[in-house]
Amino acid sequence: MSFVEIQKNGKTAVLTINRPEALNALNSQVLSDLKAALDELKKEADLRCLIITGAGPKSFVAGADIGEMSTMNPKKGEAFGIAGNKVMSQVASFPCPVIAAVNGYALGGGFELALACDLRLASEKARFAFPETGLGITPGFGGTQRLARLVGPALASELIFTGRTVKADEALAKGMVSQVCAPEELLDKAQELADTIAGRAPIAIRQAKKAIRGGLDLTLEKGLDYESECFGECFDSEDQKNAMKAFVEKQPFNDFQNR
Ligand code: DAK
Repeated sequence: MSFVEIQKNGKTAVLTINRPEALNALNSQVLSDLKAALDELKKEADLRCLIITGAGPKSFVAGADIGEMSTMNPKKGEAFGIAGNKVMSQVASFPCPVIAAVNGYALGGGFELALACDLRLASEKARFAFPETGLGITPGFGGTQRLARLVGPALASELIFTGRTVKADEALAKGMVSQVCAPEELLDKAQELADTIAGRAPIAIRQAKKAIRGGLDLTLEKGLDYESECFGECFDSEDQKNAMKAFVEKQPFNDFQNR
């Protein structure tokens, strides 16, 4: 039995972490199922947007599995850390955009998973926190780096040093999520957003994701060069030629072929 379910909806898919009895906490098996699911989804050339969510009404992911971690020796801890980091990198570098539909608790490793996604939508019940420093550890699946890049070092430091819980409305105000909606609307809203993205030029979206992600690690000057490179590569695509030809001929166009 897998802790990860995949539902394909045309050119989009929903990946659900399905361990609600433990609030979808990430144990070694969940991480291994996530890795396998992402490896499979990556092979789908026509997938244009992926949604990640958690099963059940309470939780997106309530962090790494504390019970499992509590008995780990250094070797197991290292393997667990490597597996978790691999999953976060798979999400961050996934070829098409990934939306986190945060339906409840996004704590510790769950917050980090949401941060590895390109976009976050939250239900009014979403709660974000880094409890790690109360457990004697630091965030270790990219949280210190990704949160500081998203909201700046001051707010990231406050949240990591104190473990304070951020509710959905504050997360929206601070730019941690881009929309908040009623819990029962969350998946529909995420699907709507995924469909909008899926209807646009997939190669351009891929190049834009590469430019945004790659540029974060560069100086502005180098980032602008990288943007030019990503921009230039779009001109190799039929989609760019057909969409611009249609514009020049004053014809509507939305038939992107991913070529
Ligand atoms: N791990 C394991 N089980 C968990 C869990 C977790 N993180 N969170 C919840 N559960 C389980 C509970 O134990 C309970 O199981 P049973 O007792 O029913 O068997 C079930 O889910 C329901 O939880 P509660 O009964 O506690 O539900 P409540 O509504 O009362 O409370 C809560 C919800 C989310 C406030 C509470 O469950 C809670 O505080 N959970 C722990 C949250 C937490 O501290 N998460 C962060 C974990 S630290 C690493 C990199 C990264 C990490 C680790 C290593 N390396 C590089 C090596 C990441 C660390 C973390 O994520």
